[in-house]
Amino acid sequence: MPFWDKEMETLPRAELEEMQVKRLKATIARSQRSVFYRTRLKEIDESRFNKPEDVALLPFTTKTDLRNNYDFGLVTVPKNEIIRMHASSGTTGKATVIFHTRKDIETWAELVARCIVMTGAGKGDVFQNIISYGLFTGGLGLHYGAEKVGMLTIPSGVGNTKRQIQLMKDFKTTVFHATPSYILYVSEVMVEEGYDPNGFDLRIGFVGAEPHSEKTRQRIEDTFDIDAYNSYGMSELNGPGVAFECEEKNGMHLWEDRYLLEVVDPRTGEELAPGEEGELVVTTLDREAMPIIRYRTGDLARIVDEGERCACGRTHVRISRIKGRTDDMLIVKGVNLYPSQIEDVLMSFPEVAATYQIVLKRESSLDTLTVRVELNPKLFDGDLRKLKKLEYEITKNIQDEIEVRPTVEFHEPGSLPRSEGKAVRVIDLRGEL
Ligand code: DLL
Repeated sequence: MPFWDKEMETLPRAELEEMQVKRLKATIARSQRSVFYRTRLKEIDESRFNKPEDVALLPFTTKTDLRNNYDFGLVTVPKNEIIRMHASSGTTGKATVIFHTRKDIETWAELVARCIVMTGAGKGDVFQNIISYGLFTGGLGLHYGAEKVGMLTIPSGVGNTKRQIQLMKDFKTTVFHATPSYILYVSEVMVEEGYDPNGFDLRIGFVGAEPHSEKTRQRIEDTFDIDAYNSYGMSELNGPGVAFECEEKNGMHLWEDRYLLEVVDPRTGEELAPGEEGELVVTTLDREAMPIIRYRTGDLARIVDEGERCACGRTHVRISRIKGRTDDMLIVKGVNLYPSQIEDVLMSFPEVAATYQIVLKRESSLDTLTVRVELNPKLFDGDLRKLKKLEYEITKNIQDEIEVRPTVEFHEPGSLPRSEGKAVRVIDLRGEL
């Protein structure tokens, strides 16, 4: 079983927790050098922090706090100590900017190196980083970790899909990193270009940055004949490298020597019992330039098997697949649902291609939910009776899952919009009609 930093990755829980408390205290002290936390944490007495759960004595930090303190309001070092800036991918409002010192970049690369090696990838692999470089953290985040472990790293970025395929073929790429939606699009272009997606040298894929279901993972694995590993992170917490699956593929290990995790009820902010699904709240434990305390990630997940050691030997906690974001939740006809539930049903039908859209409208004050899907040309022969049956089954299975009856629309293969970055799945027109 390969490890990048075996001692730290398998540190006994008691030692890990002791380290967390020490680092939490240091983080509180350091954060008070920033304009924002100096007032926010004014009368905090560090001696009250004796166990990791004591972090709950501190107030939350939200995205709004980061926006209101744009640009350097959370920074704790002189400007000339900062060597990198990234920004979150939010499309509305002011960007959220994150700064790093040289040590922060080094720590981040170390965490990503752990993730990579944990999947069985490493030196000797040819790594194609098919994800956006730039302010988005996916590109440079994986890049630095990949170089650290010694992979031949191809910074191919997103787009120019035919060239991506050419690079994969010519340089015998063995490992890729991409969003699940884009890599499935790459497989479609491969087929169009006359290639068999599982005829390449690929063996491992890192997929993340957007919600995707277990079925979508399986589809990626089957399409390319690889092992695909889920990767979770966000710019505010560096980017990728926060939590990643090991070869067990049973939850993502979150690196607890660097991040302190809580799972809270998104409405009340109260701590939930272990194993309950809620919002992830994370405190950075040794970031220099920009420590963040109790950050409300907005992401919904639960802790998997708390206290039980993973078969891989790592002691760091595992989180489940991300179900969605608190702000992703759709309320349709009064029912709460997440796009990932619909995706799960769709991907269980091999006749359905990977790109889909959920369209919400309001007709005579009633919500309607339409699911637009493309058929997989390889598996569908145009028989109308089969099409009717498929429509009936998809409709029924979605209704069973979400308790709302959808209208299922079939679209020509390749006709729904593709995205190179994070896929846009939901079109909510209810405010407009
Ligand atoms: O998406 C960082 C990243 C890059 C992670 C590459 C993994 C791979 P942001 O652009 O700040 O950062 O978006 C963060 O994306 O709060 C989640 O809602 C969502 N997200 C990230 N990874 C996953 C995942 C990067 N594996 C936001 N599953 C997060 C589901 C994910 N959602």
